[in-house]
Amino acid sequence: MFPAKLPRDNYEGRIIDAMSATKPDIGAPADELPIVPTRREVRGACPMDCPDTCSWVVTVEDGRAVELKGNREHPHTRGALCVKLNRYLEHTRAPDRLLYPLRRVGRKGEGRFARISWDEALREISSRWRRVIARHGPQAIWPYYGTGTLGMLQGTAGAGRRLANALGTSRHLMTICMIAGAEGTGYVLGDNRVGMDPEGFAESKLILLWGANPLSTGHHLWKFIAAARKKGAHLVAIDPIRTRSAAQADEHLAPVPGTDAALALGLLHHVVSAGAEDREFVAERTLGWEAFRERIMGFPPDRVASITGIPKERIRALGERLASTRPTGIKVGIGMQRHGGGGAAIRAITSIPGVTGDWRYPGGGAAYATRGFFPADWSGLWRDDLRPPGTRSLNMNRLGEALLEIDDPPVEALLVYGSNPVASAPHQGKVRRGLEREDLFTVVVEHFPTDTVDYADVVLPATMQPEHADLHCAYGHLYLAWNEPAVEAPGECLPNSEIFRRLAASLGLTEPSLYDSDEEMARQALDVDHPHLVGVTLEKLKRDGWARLNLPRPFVPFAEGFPTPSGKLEFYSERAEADGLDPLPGYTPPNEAAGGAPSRYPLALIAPASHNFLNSIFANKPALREKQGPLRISLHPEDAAARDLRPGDTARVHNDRGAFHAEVEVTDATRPGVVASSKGYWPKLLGANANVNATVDERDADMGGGAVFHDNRVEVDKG
Ligand SMILES: Nc1nc2c(c(=O)[nH]1)N[C@H]1C(S)=C(S)[C@@H](COP(=O)(O)OP(=O)(O)OC[C@H]3O[C@@H](n4cnc5c(=O)[nH]c(N)nc54)[C@H](O)[C@@H]3O)O[C@H]1N2
Ligand SMILES: Nc1nc2c(c(=O)[nH]1)N[C@H]1C(S)=C(S)[C@@H](COP(=O)(O)OP(=O)(O)OC[C@H]3O[C@@H](n4cnc5c(=O)[nH]c(N)nc54)[C@H](O)[C@@H]3O)O[C@H]1N2
Ligand SMILES: [Mo]
Repeated sequence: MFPAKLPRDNYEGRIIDAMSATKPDIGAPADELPIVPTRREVRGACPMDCPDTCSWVVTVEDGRAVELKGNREHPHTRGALCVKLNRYLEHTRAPDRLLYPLRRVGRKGEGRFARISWDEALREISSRWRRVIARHGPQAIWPYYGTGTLGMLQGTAGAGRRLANALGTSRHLMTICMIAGAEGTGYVLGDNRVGMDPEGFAESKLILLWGANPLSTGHHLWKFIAAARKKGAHLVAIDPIRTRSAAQADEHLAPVPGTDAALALGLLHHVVSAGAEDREFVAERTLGWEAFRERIMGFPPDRVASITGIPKERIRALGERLASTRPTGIKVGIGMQRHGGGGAAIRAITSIPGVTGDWRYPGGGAAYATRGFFPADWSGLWRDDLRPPGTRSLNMNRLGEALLEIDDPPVEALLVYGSNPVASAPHQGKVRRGLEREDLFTVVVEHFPTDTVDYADVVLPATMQPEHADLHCAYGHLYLAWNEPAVEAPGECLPNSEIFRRLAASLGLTEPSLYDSDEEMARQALDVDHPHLVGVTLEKLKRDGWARLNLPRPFVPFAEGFPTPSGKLEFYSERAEADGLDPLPGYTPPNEAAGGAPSRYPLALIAPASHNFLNSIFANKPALREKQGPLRISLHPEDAAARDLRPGDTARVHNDRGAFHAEVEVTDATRPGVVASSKGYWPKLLGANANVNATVDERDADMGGGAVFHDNRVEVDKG
């Protein structure tokens, strides 16, 4: 796989091909351009990790992007972006944007760099990687990516995996976001990322926003909810915190964090006790009802009230609504599954419509994700066939552990792209200690000088969405999108995909697919003979910017059966059993959040999405920082009084793992015993150089190696 030197003609031939194939992505020289009008509209898509994957239109005047709008024709976007993206163009031109390759000149973590050329950068990376490979084999290299862009070419599940596979690096397990819940859903429905069509909420009569805060985290859903409410639907939020969305609901139930599975079983207890289960659906379309029914009967209101902290009258009242309202649609949040029992919680909630029969109706069911409906040729895109057998996998939630404790082989080189683990991964102090290792060679591909960039040996500047091509599916609706590059990249920024091609070339790799152009890869991804893609072509995507999967609106899934081994919705799952889990949906208590043994750290900390940042993206943007305000810790008046904390005080929030500082807010928006803060702040822009993740445990959830960001106990003192 590693010829000392490639035949020159082959080498250059491939590279020239690849570069010319990519050239339009990064702008052709002016003298090659045909005569074009000075003002044009270019269709694209928002690349952020958000369920809404908006379709957008960039207005370009004389080669400069002058306006960015939501696409009016797109049924989910309907002309609106969000507070974060409304001024995205400004962000692409921000003064702190990284424009050139850099080499570290200071200590690791210090963030002092000198400009180098692309040639120097690529030579340095390839020679360091060759040495690492010679010493420990390719698995000592870890390509570590996050959700900076969800693009199929540039992003998370993108084409970068080809290079990793061809090299035989360690596999990156993409676990930081939603995997525990995805596995939980998968045991019930048969596919990890499928569920109700979110547009169906317009038809619901009862809507449960369960651990979801769409007004902040994907507001385009709200218009469907609003349409249902206009027709009389009742909206209930289930969240330990009174979020923006909960404040708008007709009813808000605040459970003890991590106890949702018990609540789900308690609501079903009422449904079954009222004889309101859909017997025909249960008999014909589900598996394991008798055993599940028995499990449900173990969760009477008294028990559920004592686990969840919700008064039993309220559990009964909601149980009664659920028993008597068809269709009921459940928006299943992602935040909720970041607990020790998060997978079990989502599994129990996904089972509810199996009992009530709501999966039959438009507006009924549980909406966790839609990505599984996109039948892209993922294996063709990723080329997992190139990966040597037996390659090890590394869980991105355990970055600190992997860097400090693994030695079979050790991780000696990191290639970080689309991720800011110092801000976003668990156990910040440990991550920092790992990244400080002198013998670790870290490359970070970025837009901005993040806390993670500060630890890089080499920094590579990446293009932003208006400057590169990409293909997008979505996890919160059923539309594909094509992002056409609108403007030239500033400085020497390159698309991730082009950086991978150049890395492959400088390593002398001969696998031809490593040099495919972006458009070639997009065609490969769409080259699937599947009914959902009938009529969807790259040409259509390029013309309109988007296309709905070939599915009716709203789409009622599973009418022809569930993609489980039995073809039925599986209350009883042999696959779960084979994975060493409870064969039935049940309640798995959280590690820390719900108390248990007395602890020096009595407060359960939840730090979910901030309204104005997208994970850690935009946390360096002055206008949005101002809107978002300082990092806050919100305490219930009782908890604040017990600690003599007053609004505006600086508090130190801490446990054995670490500490951060935040401004005190006193509010009854949280339950006593629960404190709330926000993810996403850049540690280096905060007082103590730490954000909430300084306190978060590097521990797996019950399924899929998910993270436990909200299963975290702390104490709060005057800072
Ligand atoms: N503005 C903005 N939008 C975003 C993001 C962002 O950072 N900012 N992040 C994006 C990403 S990466 C994702 S994955 C999605 C997430 O989308 P959501 O799941 O809607 O958002 P979160 O804020 O992570 O979590 C939702 C809610 O779960 C609650 N929660 C936490 N623990 C529990 C629990 O034990 N039980 C219950 N019932 N609720 C609980 C939190 O209080 C929070 O209000 O949002 C995306 N959209
Ligand atoms: N406490 C707490 N922590 C959390 C969460 C929580 O709820 N609470 N939520 C978790 C969740 S849901 C998620 S998804 C993770 C997210 O964690 P990460 O995936 O690490 O996301 P970000 O921190 O936003 O970092 C993404 C980086 O990618 C960069 N980027 C964007 N586009 C591109 C591109 O095209 N090319 C390159 N090279 N870089 C690009 C951005 O500039 C940004 O710095 O955070 C998790 N962390
Ligand atoms: Mo996420």
